[in-house]
Amino acid sequence: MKKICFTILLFVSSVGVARAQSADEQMNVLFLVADDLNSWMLEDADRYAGKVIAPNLRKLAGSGVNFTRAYTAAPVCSPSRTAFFSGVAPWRSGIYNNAQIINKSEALNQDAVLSLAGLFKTRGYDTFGYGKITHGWDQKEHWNEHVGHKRDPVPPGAPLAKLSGGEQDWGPIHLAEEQMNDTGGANKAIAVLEKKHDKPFFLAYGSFNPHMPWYVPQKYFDMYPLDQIVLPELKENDLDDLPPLAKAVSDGIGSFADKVIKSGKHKEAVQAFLATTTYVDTQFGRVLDALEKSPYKDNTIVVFLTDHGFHLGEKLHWQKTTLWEEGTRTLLMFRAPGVTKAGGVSQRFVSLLDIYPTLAELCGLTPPTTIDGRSLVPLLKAPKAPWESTAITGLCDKTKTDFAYISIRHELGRYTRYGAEEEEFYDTTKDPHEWTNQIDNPKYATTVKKLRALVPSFDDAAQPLPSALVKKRRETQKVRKKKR
Ligand SMILES: [Ca+2]
Repeated sequence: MKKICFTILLFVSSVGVARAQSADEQMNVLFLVADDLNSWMLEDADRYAGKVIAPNLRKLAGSGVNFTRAYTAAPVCSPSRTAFFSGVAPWRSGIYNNAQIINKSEALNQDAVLSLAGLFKTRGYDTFGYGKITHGWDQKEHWNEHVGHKRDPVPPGAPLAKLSGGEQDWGPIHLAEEQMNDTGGANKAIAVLEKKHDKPFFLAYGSFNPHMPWYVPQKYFDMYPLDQIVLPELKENDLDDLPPLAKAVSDGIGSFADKVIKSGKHKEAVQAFLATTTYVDTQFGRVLDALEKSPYKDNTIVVFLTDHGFHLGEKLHWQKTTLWEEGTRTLLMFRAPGVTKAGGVSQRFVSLLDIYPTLAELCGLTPPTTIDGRSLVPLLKAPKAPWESTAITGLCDKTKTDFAYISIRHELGRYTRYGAEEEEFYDTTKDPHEWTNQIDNPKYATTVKKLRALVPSFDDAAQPLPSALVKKRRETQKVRKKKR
């Protein structure tokens, strides 16, 4: 028996090597990532019941397998991207939030760790990256060409929404669409698809939008008349049943969400987010159209993801960096010629950490042993296949505690532990908005026990690394307190 297994293994690995050497047979990869795009376009009324115009991404979703229960490993840019691009989970790297000192991570500093681009580059691919792909962690030597993102200039007269300065603003941009940086990034990706390639390629394009501020051409705002805007469902006193660390995650009363809602501009904000979503959909659509028209249409795997979710008032919160459904749920869709069938929908709970092993398996490449996550190839072939349906998300707030926050998303619900002992449990089968914290309800004791056991133990999990922002935040808090 052993001998047979060995022979099969040898056969499989030699096929992998042979494929890697032949550009004709080897699949290309088109890796598409959006920033701060939430799951509203999934047409799940529990998340958002209004209209979202995203024909290009919907077309892509329909052409392969759409994962409707995909979750980020961390609900904010840098740790999420570090996790999916290195394959190393936050609870092993210690990177749970922005501005952590990544070069102090022992898990990421191992020689064996290889970025996703590096996996392809070292196996004979040409690698191209345009726009926002990684944030804080990359291995720059593994790109043939890499042009990072740039923010568009702020429109004259900003802040246009007159609520806040800086990022928390929206309104029509003064630039033509062709002059915008995400349009330019898409142009670069299109140029790669229009070239002849001797080697297989890994091509990544990442949009900065719909990250705030939401400045896009007026025509996108016009697609969403204000009187037709539907607001997300909110519950008054939603935060009353939260433990203190969870309340602090929301910021609650006094946060930007509160400001938007009280100013009467909630619809305007939702309109701006949707307008920017449609602008982004247009850019991804241009890249996907270029692929359709290219000779690589039938030998290119496409994956589209968002780095994490986004709140627009739910749980009295704005933006990201939370462990609730709005902050953690993402979009994830794959089209793999010869593997996926059009119209596939998988409701299994999966993680963005699963992208790395999935792409490796689809291309016949052996990933490094340092990666976490599970290959989704069985679900790409059979989207309803049985699956251990668990997704884990980690976060930290070093100003509050040195312990990580870990959230377990499972078919049975969501369990979150903040720091050492504060907990939440939501029965999402009955409470999809996570309005009622059932942690103390004896009815759920067995479920809670089961989900609690899935949290990586304090002995095994990497605790959050130092954060460069903490000192600054502490100083700001002191100033605020004095002012009060
Ligand atoms: Ca609540």
